[in-house]
Amino acid sequence: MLTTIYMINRKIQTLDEFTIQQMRDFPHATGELASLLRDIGLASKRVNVEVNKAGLVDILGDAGTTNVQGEDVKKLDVFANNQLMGVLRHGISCAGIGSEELDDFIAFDDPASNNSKYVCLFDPLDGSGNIDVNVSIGTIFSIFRRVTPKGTPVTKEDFLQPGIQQVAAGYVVYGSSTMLVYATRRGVNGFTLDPSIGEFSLSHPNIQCPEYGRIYSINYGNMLQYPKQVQDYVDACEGKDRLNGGPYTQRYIGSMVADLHRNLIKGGIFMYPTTKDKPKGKLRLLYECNPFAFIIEVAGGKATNGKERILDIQPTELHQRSALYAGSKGMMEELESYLNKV
Ligand code: AHM
Ligand code: MG
Repeated sequence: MLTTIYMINRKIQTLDEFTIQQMRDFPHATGELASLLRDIGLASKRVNVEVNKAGLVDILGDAGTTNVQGEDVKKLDVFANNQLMGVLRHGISCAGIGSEELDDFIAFDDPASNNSKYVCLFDPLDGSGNIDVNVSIGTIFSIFRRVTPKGTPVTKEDFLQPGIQQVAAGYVVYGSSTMLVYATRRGVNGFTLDPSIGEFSLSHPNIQCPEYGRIYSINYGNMLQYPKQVQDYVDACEGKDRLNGGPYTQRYIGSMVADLHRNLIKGGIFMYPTTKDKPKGKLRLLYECNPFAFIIEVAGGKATNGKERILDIQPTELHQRSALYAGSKGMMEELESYLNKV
């Protein structure tokens, strides 16, 4: 019947509906986490609109210049940072933020924010080197319960918590479709943005990372700089030693959100080892490694820095770097058998 064509499919559950539903299972929940996730969803929808227009920058004006409407054209990563900062500052659920784009954390320090129980850390636009060439990029976020008392401004201590203390973590991938995926201890769920109604709708409930996959993701160009054990493992992935019936298949986008999203769904392993140039690794523990380690572990996978579990690392600096190995449990165990060789 014609009328049904115009009806919104009520079998679909929006991000807000889902988070509120989850909250109802906890009689003492205040709704702050649901509201924080809604704020992040809102900011990412705004970022999505701008990301989709990235190819028009040359027509509308280069980043850092003035466009034809006389408006300042901001670099997209700065834009994304400002959007997240703006919604979280004006929301009521976040006491302060840390961002890959900011030198230091920000305590919002107003009466409503000081009474919030969460802090949020994010990489506003990860894989920014891929923006100009129309390749998937993403936003990554990590949420902790503050350790300092409510009613006071947050301090660095609230941000320097080991990843195991995360209450939730997630990412948005701006790809062939835009998806928000987030994890709490209860599970990992994925929501696809339906542009016709501007809502994230539950499309990937209860994501589990397959125990084995065939994909390995690593920047092959740095191969000679990696530890010998990693080189040997990659040789085995190539089929020289036939791991688990190899050869595996190599996929590396250079946007960890896209690489890890694919591996989470299909099964696989993502590696960013230490190199001779970057002896501490390239990726940031707080903005990149921790949130993905949490998501991957909740989905049944594993994440380490090659020596210890990412989620157990006690951070000492906001912008601390780390090596990262993350993915399917079985593949991670194969890798560890190489890393443990001296
Ligand atoms: P960014 O935060 O400056 O965008 O850097 C992080 C990105 C990751 O998304 C990606 O996995 C990695 O850097 C790619 O680095 P490389 O080009 O060295 O392989
Ligand atoms: Mg990044």
